[in-house]
Amino acid sequence: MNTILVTRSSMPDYEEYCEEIKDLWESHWLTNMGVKHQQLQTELEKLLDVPHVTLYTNGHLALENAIAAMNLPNGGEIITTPFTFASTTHAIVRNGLKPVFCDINAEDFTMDVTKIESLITDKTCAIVSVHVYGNICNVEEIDRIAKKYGLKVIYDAAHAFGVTYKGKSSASFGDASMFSFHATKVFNTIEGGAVCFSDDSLVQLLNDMKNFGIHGREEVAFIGGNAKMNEFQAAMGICNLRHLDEAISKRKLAVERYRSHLENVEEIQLSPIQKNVESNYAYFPVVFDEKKFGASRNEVMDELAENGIGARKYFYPLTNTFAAFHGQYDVSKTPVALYISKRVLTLPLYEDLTLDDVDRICQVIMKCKK
Ligand code: T4K
Repeated sequence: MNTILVTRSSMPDYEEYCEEIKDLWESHWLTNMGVKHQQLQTELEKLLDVPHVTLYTNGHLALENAIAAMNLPNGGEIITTPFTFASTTHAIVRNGLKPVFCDINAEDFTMDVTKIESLITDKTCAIVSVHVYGNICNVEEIDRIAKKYGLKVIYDAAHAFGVTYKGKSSASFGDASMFSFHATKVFNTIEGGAVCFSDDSLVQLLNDMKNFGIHGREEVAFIGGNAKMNEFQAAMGICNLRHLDEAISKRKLAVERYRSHLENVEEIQLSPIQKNVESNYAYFPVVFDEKKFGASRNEVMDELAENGIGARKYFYPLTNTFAAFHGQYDVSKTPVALYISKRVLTLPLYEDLTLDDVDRICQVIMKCKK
């Protein structure tokens, strides 16, 4: 019995990567925005159809920098959701800002836009919303509210690389969008990330931010950190980009197979096929309500584990319950997020997952049904 993990990094052929990094042995130029970094940046601007892409060593620092670049008032409030990876909330708090948690909607698990306005105070300065699992937020409504109240909008698009909505790239919404190119993502640079934006005035700022605030040879304009993507990461990205369409097509086949088994099982909830969205098939979350399915999420997860299948609870626990925040947030204010986080399980999904594997996973799941 082969072990199946929740995901498995997409990788180019060994020879292809070696060929791509060969010239680094000639140049000895390994980091600090070298030629690979610049090439990948240009390729991504074209692919994502966005005026500017700034590359980072990981998605989290990309998000931290994107928020910092908005020049928000210290202690300002940011409306966000707790149904996400630690990174989203941490990026807000580490910028000296206060997360105000908005609930998610029960259909696609993105921010419930009907709840945003009731959370706005005179301290609210931005919205950080998550295209969770690659599901696109209600960008029109978020845009309307942001304009009405003069708020910045930053999208955590870690899961939404290559997704389009009404033919528009997921990179094009809000004031900035962050992508993660972590090993576990649809497109990876080993570790890596990017900020995408259209405001020309942010180009220099974001470039300086990831390089200690160094502005030109002899000027350090502010106290920046170090978050540059190195040349080996960029080389991996250049290779993986060549195979992206194929990787997404294979994921699509696996998702269709999952759906063929699970779509008509009324006792469970799948993530919807969103209207006007071209998906990247990043994750396959399933909601198991014990009262309907007869087995709890944890029981299904344990049964899968017994069969060598590693499903994961993305995202449990909610970020507003983290011990790190010492009970500052009232989780009862995000009841839908709480309900979903206690019941959701993301099933294995990656480009090399075979259809036989999917059949096996679904058989184990259906055996749990009572
Ligand atoms: N915002 C959101 C909404 C995010 O989901 C994330 C990251 C971020 C921001 C921050 O972006 P980054 O700074 O990470 O670029 C993983 C990832 O580390 C993390 O990137 C991701 N979200 C999160 C949802 O999942 P873990 O702790 O669950 O990963 P781990 O090590 O358990 O790996 C999961 C599976 O992936 C393994 O069972 C096997 C496979 N795998 C893992 C690694 C590390 C590989 O095939 N290759 C690998 O190199 O966090």
